[in-house]
Amino acid sequence: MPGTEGIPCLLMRGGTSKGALFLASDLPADPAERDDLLLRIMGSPDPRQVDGLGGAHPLTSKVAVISPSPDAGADVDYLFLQVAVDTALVSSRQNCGNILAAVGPFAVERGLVQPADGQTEVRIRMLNTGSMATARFATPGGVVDYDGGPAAGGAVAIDGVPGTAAAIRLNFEGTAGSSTGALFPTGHVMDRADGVDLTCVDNGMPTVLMRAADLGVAGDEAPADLEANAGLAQRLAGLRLAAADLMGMGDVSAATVPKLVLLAPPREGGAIATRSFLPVRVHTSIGVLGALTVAAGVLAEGSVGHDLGVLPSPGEPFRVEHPSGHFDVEVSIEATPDGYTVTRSTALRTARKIFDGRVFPRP
Ligand code: NQM
Repeated sequence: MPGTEGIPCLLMRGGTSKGALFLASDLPADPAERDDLLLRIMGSPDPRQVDGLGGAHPLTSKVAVISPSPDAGADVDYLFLQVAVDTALVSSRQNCGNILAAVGPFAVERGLVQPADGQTEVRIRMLNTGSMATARFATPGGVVDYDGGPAAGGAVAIDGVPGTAAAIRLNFEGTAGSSTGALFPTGHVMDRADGVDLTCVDNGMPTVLMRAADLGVAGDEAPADLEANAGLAQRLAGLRLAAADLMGMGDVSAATVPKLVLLAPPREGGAIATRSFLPVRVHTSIGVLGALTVAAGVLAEGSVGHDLGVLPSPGEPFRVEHPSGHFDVEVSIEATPDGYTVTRSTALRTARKIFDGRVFPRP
C-alpha cells in the first residue's frame, strides 16, 4: 500500500532541471492513476508545492519514468512527465533533455544497465517523441562518478548550475520533427501571424522562434522582468495558439508545447541570444532540446534569427546565449530536395544524485 510503505524514488538534478525519477514498475500502470499519484507526490496543485517534492517552478517539477526497453536498439525507455505547479495537470506531450541527463546514471543505479569500468554508454528510447539518445558518462569501478574525477576527464561547469560535476555527453538521433513530423512542420522556414515573423521548428522540441524586437523587447531582460510584462504575455499566448495551428498541433491551450523563444543578436560572443517561454514562465537558461531546436532553426537560411545570429563555422559549436550564460550545442543541418535534415545533434550536460529513498505521497 503506497501510502504507508512509500514509493522508491531517486531525486536527481539533470542539467539545469530537477526531478523525481522512478522505475515504471514502482508506479501504477494506468496513466490516470499514475498521474494522480504523481500530483500528490510533487505537491501539486499549489504554487509552493509545500506538501510534496516539487520545487515550485516548472524546471523543478519534473518526473521521469524508466523501464527496461523492449526495443532491441535501446537499453531503457524514458517517459518524461511535466507536473504542473499550480494546476492539477500532468503532461506527456513534451520531452525533456535536461532530465534525460539523469536517466543513464539512474539506469546504472537501479541495475537496469551493467556499467563498464571506465565509461558507460546507455541507449535511451524517449517515449514522448520516439527519438533516441545515447548518454555516455564515467563509471570508474562500475560506480557512477557524479563529481568528475579522472575517469570523467575532470569536472565541468554548465551555466545555470552552481559548481562543477562530471560530464554527460548526450548524442541524439531522430529528433527532427519528433513531435510534429518535420523539422519545419509548416513546410516553410518562415511564417507570419498577427503581424509577426515566426519560424516554427522542431529538432526535438516544437518551438516558435520570433525576434524579440518584433515583440517590443530587447531579448536580454531578466526572466522575472519578462514574466511581469502582462502585455507581452497576452500577445505571446495568442501567437502560440496561431503557430500551433500552423504546425498542425491541434489544441495546445493546456499543453506546455510549443515553446516560444525570443531571439536577439548575441551579446557575449555566442551565435544568438535567447529568452525561452515554457510557455508562460521564462526559462532561467534554456532546455537541451530547446537549444538544439534553436540552433537548427537559426542555421536554416531565411529563418527568423538567421540574419540576427553570428553563425559558427562548420564543425564549431553553436553557442546559445541564455539568461544565466551560454550553452554550446553541436548541430548540423543539410538542405534536401524536401527541406532540411539534421545530421548531428549533441550536447554536454551534468547530473547529480541528490536523494535516494522512499516518497510518501499525501492521501
Ligand atoms: O528542451 C524545459 C528544461 C526544459 C526542457 C522546458 C528541456 C529540453 O530545461 O530538452 O530540457 O522546455 O520546459 O528542463
